[in-house]
Amino acid sequence: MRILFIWPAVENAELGNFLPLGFGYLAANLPKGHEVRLWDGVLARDRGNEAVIEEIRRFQPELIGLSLWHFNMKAAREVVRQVRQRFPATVLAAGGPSVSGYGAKTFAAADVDYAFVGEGEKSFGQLVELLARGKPDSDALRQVDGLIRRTADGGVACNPPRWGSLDELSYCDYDLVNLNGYLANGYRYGIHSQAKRTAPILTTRGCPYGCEYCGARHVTGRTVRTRPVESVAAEIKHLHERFQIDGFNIVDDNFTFHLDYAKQVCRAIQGLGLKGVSFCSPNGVRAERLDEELLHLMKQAGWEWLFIAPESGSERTLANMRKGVSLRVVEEKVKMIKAAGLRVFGFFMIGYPGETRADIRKTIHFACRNDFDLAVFTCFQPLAGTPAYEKLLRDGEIAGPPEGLDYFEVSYAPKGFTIAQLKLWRFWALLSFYLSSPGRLIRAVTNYSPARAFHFLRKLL
Ligand code: B12
Repeated sequence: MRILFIWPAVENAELGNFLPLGFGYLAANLPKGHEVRLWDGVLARDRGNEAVIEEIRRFQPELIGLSLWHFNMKAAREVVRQVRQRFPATVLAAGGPSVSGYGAKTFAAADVDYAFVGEGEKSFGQLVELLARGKPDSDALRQVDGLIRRTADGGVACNPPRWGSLDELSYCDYDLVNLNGYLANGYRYGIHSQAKRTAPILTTRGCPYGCEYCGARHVTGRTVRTRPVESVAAEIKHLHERFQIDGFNIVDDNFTFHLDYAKQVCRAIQGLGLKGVSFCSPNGVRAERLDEELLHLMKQAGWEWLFIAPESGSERTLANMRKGVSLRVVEEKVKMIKAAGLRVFGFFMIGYPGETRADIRKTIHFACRNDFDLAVFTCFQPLAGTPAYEKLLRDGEIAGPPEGLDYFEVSYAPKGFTIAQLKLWRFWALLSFYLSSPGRLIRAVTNYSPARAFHFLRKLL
């Protein structure tokens, strides 16, 4: 089959730190014999969808696949509308974090033929094989894990997703996602003091924690599964040799969940003997899933920074979030990380439902008084499908999920705050943190490129 993946163009989309990895994984794991292309509207800086329509005319795909995230929902809906109008015979499928969050409600958000909850490598391949043989019947479709489809009686059928072993998973097809194109256009993620060319890798999938603001468990399930260490090492070698990558970002939800596994990965990295490379885990790791041995191994393997996400300095807010983290443990681990010779970055969130000014003050105080080298304060966003979102919807506090937002936009303020006030609190938090020590301020200035700093400041107020 001819399959076209479409990554829709998004207004003000950042090329800076994001790659459409999902398509690279889907393509790498498809059964042989299908022709796959990716139309990347973000990389093409395509604004009007004319170029993607032209690509569809040229390539004549039988199947189009879209990846839906809340930040690209509006743009994706517009692509779907235009495809439906001009190419009515083309089958449309969607997957991605927003589909995993919306579940059965996906069709109300995007008018596609098929949608996929959870990981798509195996199930998308199954659908492709079925479509290649003609119009699939419902018995066959019932066998496809995580598939959502319309039924003859006008209803919606959802197959439960399955989160299988990662042993046979091929890693991302970085050629398909045009890693070189991204690098040439300023892609750079994580904090690396020397590295010039960075790339994301995944070593584990899954998250067992119950944080009520997060949608990750719908995408990758609750069990942390690990990739074979040899496969991770082969991917690192491939990225280094083929794309001259010298900064590697492990973008797992829980890289250090299985401490022994993380240690094995660090030893395997050292075993590769690559010169001048660094590693980072910029999505953060759980503070309590760290020990001294692991920190030393990370340092030896090329980590310079450790990112952790206490999220709040208020025990009350942490309990509301069901974060399951103790501030005392965070304090200890910050010291342990520093003692291992690594710098610490803290992620904090303000404006969680139920928060008061006193809670926000506690968060600012916690960030300032512990030895974080850098920190960022973002505002809570109610992501579709998360328990926090469902509660707000039930209570009538929100009408639907935010769409088209990136990190810095604010769509929700807890009772007692306006959005403008919450933004001021965020500004105050950043100011308090960065003015609390000259080292923090200098590090902030030296770590961010002027373009990134400008983007950040522009969005701040
Ligand atoms: C790493 C990561 C990032 C990295 C980027 C990684 C990258 N791809 O370059 C960074 C930190 C930059 C990032 C940014 C953001 N992220 Co993020 N991120 C993640 C994380 C941890 C993994 C994502 C990833 O790359 N996975 C690897 C690839 C292979 O998986 P995937 O893209 O999901 O694709 C798989 C399936 O979804 C499915 N699939 C996807 N597309 C399609 C299409 C078809 C046709 C099919 C069949 C299947 C399919 O199959 C794929 C293979 O299994 C997830 C949590 C999680 N466990 O999913 C959060 C997560 C996806 N992020 C999330 C969010 C909210 C964001 C931000 C919007 C943050 C914000 N609030 O502003 C930004 C968006 C950036 C922007 N452009 O503005 C939410 C998504 C919620 C939503 N409904 O959109 C998640 C779920 C975390 C959470 N807080 O709940 N993120």
